[in-house]
Amino acid sequence: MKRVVFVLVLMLAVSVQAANLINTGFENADGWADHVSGVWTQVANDGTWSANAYANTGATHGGSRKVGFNQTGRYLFTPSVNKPGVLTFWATISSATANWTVNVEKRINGGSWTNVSSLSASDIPWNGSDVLSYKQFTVNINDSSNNVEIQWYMSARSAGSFYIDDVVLTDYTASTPTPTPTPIPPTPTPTPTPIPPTPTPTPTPIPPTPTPTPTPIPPTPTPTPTPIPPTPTPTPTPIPPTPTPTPTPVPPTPTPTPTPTPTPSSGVRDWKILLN
Ligand SMILES: [Ca+2]
Repeated sequence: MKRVVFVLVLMLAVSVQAANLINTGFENADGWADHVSGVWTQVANDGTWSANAYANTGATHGGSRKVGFNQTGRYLFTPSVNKPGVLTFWATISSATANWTVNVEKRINGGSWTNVSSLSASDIPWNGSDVLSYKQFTVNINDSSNNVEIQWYMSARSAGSFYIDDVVLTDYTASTPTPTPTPIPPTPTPTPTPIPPTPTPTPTPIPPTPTPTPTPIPPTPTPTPTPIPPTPTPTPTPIPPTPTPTPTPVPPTPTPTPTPTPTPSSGVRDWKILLN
């Protein structure tokens, strides 16, 4: 029974170890030695490393050794590995005023380097010393390709140094596959109830002062001319013919009868004769 347990523990240990493609602290125990500067290779326990940097003692995160860059264009890249997973490493700045950028790049089959991530001196708080300022960085490589190399490349620098220590690179296929997280549907941002724009009060249209429709002046009726009744031609009063005055017959002047010499008589008888 003890033997079975021992074998199981041994198998587990081997499988855990096999999960890391690279695991080094640049220590002598890892197969490392000093490199003052310049371009060099280091055949270590993980394989063959390449660099234009320095590998020395002091200012480490662990053990007694680390690798450092202090010029633009300096680099360090890993041995070629198959299907790299997650890369973790520790880095620090050599002084509070360090100012640089280091890219993490990869290439396949010795092709062109492609940038995966970048870090700068400002990403590392100064904690009073380079040793105290070490900070761990994690970069997901997760490439199922074979013959992959990973490089740290100082793309810019104006002050200070970049120190790196304790590098681990997992095996992408051997690592417990991270279950693809069920994508959490994004909480829909509640569409803000659109605040209806305060309606500009439509100005009460001032009704145009109606042009008073001019009271139609009834046309002064042309007074129908009172027909002037024709002045009747007065029928001429027939002038009665002036009667020819019948000439008043001139009574013949009576021949005066000679006045008889009154015979004295009674009087009355006389007048009677006269009237006849
Ligand atoms: Ca170390």
